[in-house]
Amino acid sequence: MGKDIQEETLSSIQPFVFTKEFQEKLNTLELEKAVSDIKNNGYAITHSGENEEFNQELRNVCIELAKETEGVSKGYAASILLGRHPIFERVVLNPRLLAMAEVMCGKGALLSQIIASIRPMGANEIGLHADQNWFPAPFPIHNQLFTVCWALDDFTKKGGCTKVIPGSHKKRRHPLPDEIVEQKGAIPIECSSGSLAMWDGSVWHSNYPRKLEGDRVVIHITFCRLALRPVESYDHLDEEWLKDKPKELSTLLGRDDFLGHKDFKKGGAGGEVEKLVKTFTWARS
Ligand SMILES: O=C(O)CCC(=O)C(=O)O
Ligand SMILES: [Fe+2]
Repeated sequence: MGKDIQEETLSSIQPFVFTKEFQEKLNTLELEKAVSDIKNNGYAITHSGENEEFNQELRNVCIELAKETEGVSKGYAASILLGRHPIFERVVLNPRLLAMAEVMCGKGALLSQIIASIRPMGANEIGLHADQNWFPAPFPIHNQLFTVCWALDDFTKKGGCTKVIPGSHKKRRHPLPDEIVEQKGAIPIECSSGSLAMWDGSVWHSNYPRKLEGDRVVIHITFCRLALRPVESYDHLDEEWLKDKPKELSTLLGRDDFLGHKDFKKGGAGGEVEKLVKTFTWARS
């Protein structure tokens, strides 16, 4: 029995086991340290390889697009970025980013989110969490979500960079309320503009309040495993079709939760906090 289970498990490629070709690719991209850091500590830093001019343009585009957001996130968030400006194709096709997405979410990983955040002086901390917020614990050993923050300003503690609890991904669960307050072992992820700060979907992280003048601009790029989709697409069944039908039908089609949202004017989660909380609650039930 034990042997059968082992064989079955081995028919899936286990985390951080790579083919010779893929390992060579990681070596060529100088990602060996990033891979070992994310495996051992749950987070890693590398450089995008893009120059300062590109980063500056990217930063300006994010600031411009955030003006198109409506409501509470106007000027602070720009969501659903791919397709809104050609520069984001170069972002999501960045070779280091794509190779790390394969390491963390397997071949055929999907782009789940690409959203810019703009944090002014005085911006508060977001709160400790694992990005696999819409997964029940214990988290599987295969990582499900992978987030990369493309820093467009230097990441410093005073500047409100991300904070992380190294090794917390090994707990494979969400932080409890007292752990969220205590944040034991949290450290800043400090790096220069143009860096890619990235983490495992299980690692506990937050950010520091911003105490510097000016804005911290970051693009948050999240990938997920390809399996996180229904087999059939019902996108063609629109609001008109759902009109006057039982509520359960729209829930079955995923229209009552936050995932798969289409309206960039809402600026991501900030514009729909209630729906987001419901999504996390349902997903963990
Ligand atoms: O803003 C940050 O520094 C981190 C935000 C965050 O939690 C994320 O991108 O997953
Ligand atoms: Fe996060």
